[in-house]
Amino acid sequence: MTPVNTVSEILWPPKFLEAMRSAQHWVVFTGAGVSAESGIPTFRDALTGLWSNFDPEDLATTEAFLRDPDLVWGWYEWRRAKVLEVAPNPAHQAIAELARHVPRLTLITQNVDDLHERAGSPSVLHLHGSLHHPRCMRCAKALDPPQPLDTSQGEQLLAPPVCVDCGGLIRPGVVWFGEMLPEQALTQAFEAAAQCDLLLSVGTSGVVYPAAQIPQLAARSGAWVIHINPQNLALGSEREFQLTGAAGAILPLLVQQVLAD
Ligand code: BV8
Ligand code: ZN
Repeated sequence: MTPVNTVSEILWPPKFLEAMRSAQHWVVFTGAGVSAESGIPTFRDALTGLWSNFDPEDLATTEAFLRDPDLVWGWYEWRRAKVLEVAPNPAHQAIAELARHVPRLTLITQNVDDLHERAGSPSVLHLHGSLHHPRCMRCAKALDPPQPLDTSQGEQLLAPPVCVDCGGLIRPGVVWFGEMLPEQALTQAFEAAAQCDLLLSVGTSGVVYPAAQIPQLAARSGAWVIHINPQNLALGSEREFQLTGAAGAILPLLVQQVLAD
């Protein structure tokens, strides 16, 4: 991991500092990296235990669920239980703090955890759904999430519940590969990206579409774009800037800079 600079060492190009301090509409766009310091593996970290010889992209599909419901439902319930065991980290908290001070902030996440909400972010656009809102595959009836797994008992296969109304299988409330994203959330996200003055892209590898278009759309629309990621990302334009390091270390420093009078 690239050593993170301290606030005095982040050499802010003056034009980005000015852009942050004058931005009227911020978009914060997050991926799995923003939850990494809470202890949640990123989406492309290697899977463990029962799922270790699967590629997440193969498991996160309707086909995989129908082929082996107990394996896939067990994976999602394991992940949900893990999320419930951890807490938001300083990155989530800094984003919630920023929203309390800047004129307008639209938070868009690809994540399916509820850590932004638990850090106090008032409204979160979930482009890929949520672990916390299972529903019936057949009639779409929402189900209150069952009692979470006790992860100390180790990973396990788990049969998905059955819908009390129609007998359909209950599925995770996430967007699987090959599925359409929630239309309203996606429309709002694209509108915000097209209108914002500055977009912070935090902890995403930028490989999943259409979500990956969000920072590209913002940059094309003339917004400043700041990437926060230990991984060096290819920057597309001179209005893009990369802060290399962990979100939980960098974001509190960024907020300090923005709020410094
Ligand atoms: C769609 C929910 C229209 C599930 C997810 C062929 C057929 C069908 C579709 C396609 C196809 N080919 C391509 C597509 C489109 C496909 C796609 O983009 N595939 C990719 C892999 C090429 N997209 C779709 O299918 C979408 N639907 O297109 O519908 C359609 C319909 C039919 C036919 C055609 C088109 C649906 C996409 C949604 C999939 N669901 N999640 C679940 O979670 O199980 S996506 C999944 O990836 C997660 O949600 C995750 O959030 C998301 C993005 O990944 P990242 O968040 O970026 O996470 P990642 O691990 O990759 O990276 C983490 C980053 O954090 C790294 O850069 C790392 O360096 C950094 N990091 C690590 N630690 C830190 C850190 N950063 C900061 N601080 C740290 N401490
Ligand atoms: Zn049903």
